[in-house]
Amino acid sequence: MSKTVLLEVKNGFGYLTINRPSALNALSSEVLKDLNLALDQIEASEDIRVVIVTGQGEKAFVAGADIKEMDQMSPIQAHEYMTYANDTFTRLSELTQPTISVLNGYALGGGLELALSTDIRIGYDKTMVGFPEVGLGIIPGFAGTQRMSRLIGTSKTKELIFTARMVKGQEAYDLGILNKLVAAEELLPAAEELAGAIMKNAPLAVEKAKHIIQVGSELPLKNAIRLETEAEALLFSTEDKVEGMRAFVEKRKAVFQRK
Ligand code: DAK
Repeated sequence: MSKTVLLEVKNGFGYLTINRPSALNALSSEVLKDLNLALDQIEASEDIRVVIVTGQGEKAFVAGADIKEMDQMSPIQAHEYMTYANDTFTRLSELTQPTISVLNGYALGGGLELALSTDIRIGYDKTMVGFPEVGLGIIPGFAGTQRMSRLIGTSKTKELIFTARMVKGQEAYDLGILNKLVAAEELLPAAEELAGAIMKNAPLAVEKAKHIIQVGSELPLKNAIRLETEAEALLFSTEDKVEGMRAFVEKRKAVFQRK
């Protein structure tokens, strides 16, 4: 594994760490390439049940796209970079496994967009989220205008993007950007606890739920409900469904096998 993105697999968790602390983990082309390689491994892995994304160091999750690199880009290169980054973030958002990001500091611009590509976000009082882009003469280019609007609504998103204001942990939580706000030392343990709670459940059911929530949110309600019904019927064909219901009847803990 390359050095700007680390992937460690332990106890069913895949720890994905953006590892470029000297630039506050800014997303250079190299980081994006390495992130793609890590996603290759996660997609191929049978051992990773939940992915936990974080940034190396004390200060930042990810402080955005690499401004020094962007400064040198022609419009064509910017287009290529943005397309590549968007494809990468889409891959992350479409992983079958649930994903949790731990916002251990600044999550700005592309860093916030990276976090928005995960399912759940955890932060603390010093977490700082924001979209500084308009102050640089650009707009959020890695789907922030869209993913943030879908998460917290268009009006609050407009305020955040138009003002480029940085929002601290408590406000980010109140806005609905963070799922959980915890003490600094609890950041990783809280993510692991959440991941552990997810892992107790039938993996195929969790994966299907993720897929239906994501795909369904893009569809008219009637079609989305139909999709849910089909997914549910399919789960009735799994061994884990039989095990889950039998365990309930027999008053014991279910043992799931992802089958
Ligand atoms: N890019 C490159 N280097 C960065 C960086 C970034 N985004 N953020 C920080 N660094 C580097 C700093 O340059 C510094 O490096 P040296 O100068 O020491 O070599 C080092 O990290 C430490 O940063 P600071 O010295 O600035 O640390 P402070 O504690 O004083 O300040 C800060 C922390 C997070 C407030 C500050 O670093 C900061 O404002 N950083 C920039 C935040 C930001 O504006 N992020 C970019 C958002 S824009 C598109 C592609 C992408 C996008 C849009 C379009 N296309 C291709 C079309 C999206 C863009 C964004 O993400």
